[in-house]
Amino acid sequence: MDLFDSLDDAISLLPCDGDVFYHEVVLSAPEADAHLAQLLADIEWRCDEAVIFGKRIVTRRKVAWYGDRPFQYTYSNTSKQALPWTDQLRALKSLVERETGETYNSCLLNLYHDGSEGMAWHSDAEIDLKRDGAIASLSLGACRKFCFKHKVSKEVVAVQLQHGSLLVMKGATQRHWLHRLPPTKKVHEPRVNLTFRTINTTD
Ligand code: MD6
Ligand code: FE
Repeated sequence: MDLFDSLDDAISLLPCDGDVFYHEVVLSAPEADAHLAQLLADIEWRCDEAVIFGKRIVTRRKVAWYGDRPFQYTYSNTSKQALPWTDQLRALKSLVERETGETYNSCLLNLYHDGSEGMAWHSDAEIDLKRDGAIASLSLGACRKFCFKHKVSKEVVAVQLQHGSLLVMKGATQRHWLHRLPPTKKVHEPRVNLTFRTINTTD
């Protein structure tokens, strides 16, 4: 990475109250294509479950959860146990650690089959996540719009997440901003997203 790249990378997409950095190309198109095909084939994809207002919802979007240890991860009133890293996920984790200068001990993967699937407004500030820790999100497949909304001012910031790109959220972002992947009628291809994060451990 040259000086100009690192200066570009230092500009946050958010105007205040958090830091979000977008790296448009961390994998070449052929590398990204190969990773996407392998993830679609090898990951243990499962439908996601959530309990909302006491009702159990099963999503079409699929998820998977991998980590250094069989961490229990709880969100939306459901709990999952991390699977051990595959060789491919270990390689992608190293790439993301090199790009971001941070380390991660787990990864939540999402598979959106087409633009009809998205993710609602949320922030990732569960108690078992490291406070203000970086969360790095690698995108593969269809290009999708991704939005941030400030919790108080309601200001919205949007970015297009390209095939082979990396989005990093740091600092106060989760405390002050929500984010979502809006559904769209324009996209007919799948997208896979890998969010590398740090779960608190007691040692
Ligand atoms: C997605 N991403 O890109 C959903 N969360 O499909 C997230 O919810 C996300 O991209 C925390 C940090 C980065 C992310
Ligand atoms: Fe998130």
